Amino acid sequence: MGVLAACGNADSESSSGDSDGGDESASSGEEKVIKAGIGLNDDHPQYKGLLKFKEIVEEETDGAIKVETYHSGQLGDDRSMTEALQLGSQEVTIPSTAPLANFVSDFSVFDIPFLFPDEQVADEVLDGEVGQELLTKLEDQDLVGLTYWENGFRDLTNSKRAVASVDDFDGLKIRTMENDLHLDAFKALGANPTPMAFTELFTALQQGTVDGQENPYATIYLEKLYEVQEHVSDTHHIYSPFVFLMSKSFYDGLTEDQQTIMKDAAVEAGQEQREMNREANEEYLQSLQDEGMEYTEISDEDREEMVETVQPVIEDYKEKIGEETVDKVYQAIEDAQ
Ligand code: TK8
Repeated sequence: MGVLAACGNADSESSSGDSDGGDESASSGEEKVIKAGIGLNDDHPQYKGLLKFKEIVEEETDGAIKVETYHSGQLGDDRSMTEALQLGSQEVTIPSTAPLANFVSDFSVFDIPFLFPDEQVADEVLDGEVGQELLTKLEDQDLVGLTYWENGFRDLTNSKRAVASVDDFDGLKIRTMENDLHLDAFKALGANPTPMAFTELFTALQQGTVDGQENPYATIYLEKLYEVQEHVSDTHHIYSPFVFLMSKSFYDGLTEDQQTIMKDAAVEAGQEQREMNREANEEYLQSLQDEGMEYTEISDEDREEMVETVQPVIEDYKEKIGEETVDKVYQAIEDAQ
């Protein structure tokens, strides 16, 4: 972890020698450093998107703002990095919305199982009015949500049995993200869920603390979960957005121009990230089978039974999420189709 020790605190003057001293940076007077940390590894489109963000920001600010990138949870997990943004000790992270619901409960609307029919509808809702309105709710938490990126549709893996129907969930110990709705949805399906940070997951699967987990194919493949999992089913039970988050104290200290650059860079890099992510998810289901995983396709009837089984949980949560937000999102989904 020497790389972390070397990077200093967020307020420190950055390393000398590589500033071009141009007038463009004169407005802020000093070179600023963004420490950007994510949970997934450097093969994942999440990291490739972050590198794109770095490239745009450093170019557009003529080096006045530098971006240091950290992957694989080197700076922490989704929750702890979000807290670091609140404290101002880290500037950027890109968590899934599920753990973010512990900061702003409205984000749990995206934890409603089987909410989005496909990625295109998700894009329209997230990039549209209600999605953007949700981002503004982060400000009370000292966070700035610049835009959405994509984690993607989540699919179930486990080491015990092929899961084709609700009955097959029975007693399976499944790691979920740290999110109450996910926990209760898996309980309703008959599983035995345990919430856990992603950074703990591989070891937990390896040691058998849990039997299974759920994540998009890209993550299952690129994080090599196939080494410790045997079965994969196309449950597609939740579409997981990422949120590109910036520390509010850092953002507020930027010039207006710089703030615009941040937003535009996050959006532009996010468009690429979404494309790369979709390609990866398409490609890697086959790769998982090539690595020896057994693939189970869920039939329409069985998926319908899953939808019905979790319905009472959804009803239960509407108030907790906020009826207004839930209604707006349902409406936006209808409008997008
Ligand atoms: C990465 C996480 C992750 C998510 C999870 O930081 O926890 O399972 O899907 O990939 O956001």
